[in-house]
Amino acid sequence: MGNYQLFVLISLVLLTVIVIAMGVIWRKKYRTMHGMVISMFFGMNVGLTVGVLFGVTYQGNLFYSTILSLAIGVLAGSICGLCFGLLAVFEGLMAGLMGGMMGAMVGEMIRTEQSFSLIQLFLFLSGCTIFIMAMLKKQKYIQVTKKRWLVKPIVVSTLLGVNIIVGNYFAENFGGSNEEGSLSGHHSSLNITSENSAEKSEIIVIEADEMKYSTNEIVVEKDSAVHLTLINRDQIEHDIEIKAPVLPTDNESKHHQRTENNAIQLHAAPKSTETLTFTPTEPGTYEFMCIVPGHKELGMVGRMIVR
Ligand SMILES: [Cu+2]
Repeated sequence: MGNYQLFVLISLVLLTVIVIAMGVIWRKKYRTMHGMVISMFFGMNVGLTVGVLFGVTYQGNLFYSTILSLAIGVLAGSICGLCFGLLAVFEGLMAGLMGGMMGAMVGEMIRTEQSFSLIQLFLFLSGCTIFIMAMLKKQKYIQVTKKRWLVKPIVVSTLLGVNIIVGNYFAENFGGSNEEGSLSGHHSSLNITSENSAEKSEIIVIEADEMKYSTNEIVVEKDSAVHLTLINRDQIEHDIEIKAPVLPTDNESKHHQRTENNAIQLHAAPKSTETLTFTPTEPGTYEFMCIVPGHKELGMVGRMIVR
């Protein structure tokens, strides 16, 4: 578990403590309906936050991430509801269940970089429960009559703002030195151009893991040798086939690795690494894919841009 996941989970635990404290202290000021709205809002947003987080962390294992986020959503929603009575518990429970399930599905489908803004949004909305509780506490909550009320939102907003900034900080430092199993692992692509040698060449590394390539777009230069490496971290075999006009430079005579005038094929057995060198001759955009049946449909497809 990386720093960012830890940050989000700790934020949610702290928030739950605050919400429960506010609920217990102001319990008498809320009517049943208010309690239902609060626990629904809280349960749903906590569910969505952890759902996206776990969905993206455990990509490829939707069942696990769904059960995990669903459980946390249900827990958060019903604990919050406990402050306001049985109806609020039901409302919070169902909202948490729905939020967790939907969040996990979204997390499963989007890329890691895209997930941060969503997680930050839902985390922010979860924090907004405090606002809702403060607003509903007053019977005339539509009008802000006293200045005292104005000071509190500023404090709360500042705290939420700090939370967002810290979250962004962790998100930015996410791709760092995370161990295997955290979500940065299979989303990196290495693209090194060595121009000091007389002959221009490029090293491209693509990782295959859990039915995904680490990158879906590679950019190479025309008439410059490309050393393409496929690192297969999966339990099953994977390929890269690119139908593009190329000049085969050095053909490592291993079986399955082929470069012809119009196609490249790189094959890697489970838990193995294979490399192949070719030189693209025509600028354009070409599709690359895994030709193991069914893999392309599951997303093992991308494009190579020759400039
Ligand atoms: Cu494959």
